[in-house]
Amino acid sequence: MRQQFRLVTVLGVVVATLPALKYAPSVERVGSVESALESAVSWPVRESIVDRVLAAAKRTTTNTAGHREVDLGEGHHFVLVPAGSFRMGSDEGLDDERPTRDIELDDYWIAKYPVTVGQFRAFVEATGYVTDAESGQGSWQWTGEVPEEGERGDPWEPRLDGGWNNIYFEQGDDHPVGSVSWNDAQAFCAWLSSELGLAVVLPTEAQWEKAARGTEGRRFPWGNEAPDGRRANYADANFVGKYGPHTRRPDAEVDDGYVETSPVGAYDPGQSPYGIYDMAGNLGEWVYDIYDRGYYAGSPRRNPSGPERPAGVADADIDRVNRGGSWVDWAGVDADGRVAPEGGHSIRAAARTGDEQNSSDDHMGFRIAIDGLRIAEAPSTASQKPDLAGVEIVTHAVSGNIYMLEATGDVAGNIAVSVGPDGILVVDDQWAELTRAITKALRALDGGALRFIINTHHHDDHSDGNANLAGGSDALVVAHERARERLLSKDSAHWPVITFNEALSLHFNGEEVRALAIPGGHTDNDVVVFFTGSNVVHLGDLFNSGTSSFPTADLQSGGNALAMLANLDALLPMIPDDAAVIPGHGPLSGKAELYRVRKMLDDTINLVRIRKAAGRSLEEIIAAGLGREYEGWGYGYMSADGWIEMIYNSLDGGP
Ligand SMILES: [Ca+2]
Ligand SMILES: [Ca+2]
Ligand SMILES: [Zn+2]
Repeated sequence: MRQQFRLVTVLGVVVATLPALKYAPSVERVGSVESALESAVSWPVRESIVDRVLAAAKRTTTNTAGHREVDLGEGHHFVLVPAGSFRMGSDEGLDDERPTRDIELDDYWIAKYPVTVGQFRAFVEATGYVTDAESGQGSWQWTGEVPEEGERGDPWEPRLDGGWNNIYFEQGDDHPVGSVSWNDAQAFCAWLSSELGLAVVLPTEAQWEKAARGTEGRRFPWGNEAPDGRRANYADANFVGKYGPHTRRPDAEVDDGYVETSPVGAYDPGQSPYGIYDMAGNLGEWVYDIYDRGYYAGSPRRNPSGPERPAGVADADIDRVNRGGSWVDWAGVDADGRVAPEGGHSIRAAARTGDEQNSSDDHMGFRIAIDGLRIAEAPSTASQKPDLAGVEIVTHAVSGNIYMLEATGDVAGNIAVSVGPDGILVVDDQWAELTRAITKALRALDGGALRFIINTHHHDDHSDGNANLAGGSDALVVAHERARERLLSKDSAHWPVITFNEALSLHFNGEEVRALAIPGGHTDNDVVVFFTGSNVVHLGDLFNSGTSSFPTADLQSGGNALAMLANLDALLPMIPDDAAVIPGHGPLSGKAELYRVRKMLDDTINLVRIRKAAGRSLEEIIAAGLGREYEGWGYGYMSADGWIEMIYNSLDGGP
């Protein structure tokens, strides 16, 4: 499948930052290992994220806390948190705050205030973005109704019409935006990145905590003393007045001036050591990391960014970390000044909670950061469908009774067809919209009934036709067991009914049709199909032909560029020299081209590996490119920039 659409958005951000880089002859050495490709490129001089943000600033100041601050326009103020270590976690808090450990962070900029209603509105007006809450899920809303004695649960209820612009209490444009999901926050980051020409991201949990409590292990942004009415907006007397006392232990003696949210920046004495506002209370804040109670025990010590996202898990099942507590939360400190960890959900700077990343709550907002380590990620969306109007199916004779069906315009994966006395077998079936054209092409081959459909993997441009084709015949769908798992999110008519995880042979039309599971390169359910008698092999998306395109390692679906190379190496000896090779995309091909692709994988992976090992950032590696030999590639399915990013990310999770 094409990941290109998503990557273009992502990389648009990177490209936009490139004019700030200056080019120079290659004077820096990349360690002792030298690649032949190395001489073809020159390195941009490294410019730090500190300089890049300063260069983009409309105004630069030193703030009242003595730290560098920039104004990037439209109310987006960022404070520089200088590189260095801090103590993360707390021994007096809940279990998930332990063990405490020293964490080393590079320089980063973090927003002085949470993103406001006005700033979020500008995003929605510019893009037409529809939030998760508005897409039908609604938002969780505080009711204040305490559960009956002996009952469990918090007094929240989902409101289907709840959302960032309907949060059931008064909010001005200068209040923090709430009822937004983590996905919505990511979408905002992607948009603002393109506006600013800088990669805007959610802070990591470690970045958030250092910005909130500094390097002295403070309980709260201002120090260790309990909050009072001047330091934070939390569950105070105003809150009790409207919602009554409840399970979250409000401070009925304190008056912070607000029942629900306050404008951002309203509590001067509540600033963090870096001069950052609203880190305790007002709205809780999404941060980048996946929430894992035990993460601190094994996290990296340098620039941790949370656990890896597990493959094949829906957004609804991924919890992301929430920080800082909100207007419904309590101080977390008892009257005697001791931390009382029970109950969680406090405004202490080390307190952690998690929530599903697609959920929205009236007490949850976010702030943003710029760190030079990560590039903005557009939120995961349903697979992008190309324009299929006017697409035709072209039939190519391959060998004997094997044919290849190709969609014009490069919009779908190639289909292999076996036609003979037993009927028809196809490998892959493209988009559902193309079923009619595919059926017509099959009928023209005059081969009787469709009996089997083998999926090379789960991507829509290879398997979306399952329901139509199998539904209109007695054909059975055969696929890797992980492909079935991934297709369970679609209507049951799409589901493979015969699954395997090693190999499976169908004896059909006088030959053995052997499907071999070789997962981990393109996706975690890759299958290649050998027509052993006809001397034809369908390689699925392990291979795009035509040297016009780099391949796709779909990391979110368990793919990996390094595994792709390893899998190709495993396959090459199994493919006869004179075999016809049907690629996932591109013209009918052969083994010679497969060797060229194999060399490309090896060269480009090595190049990115060396540069990454030498400490180059992804942006720098993209800027340097892949050298002259591969200049002609990357105008097809996958751009060079996208492929570099996939290798870069694969290096962390490779075999
Ligand atoms: Ca309050
Ligand atoms: Ca906050
Ligand atoms: Zn694919």
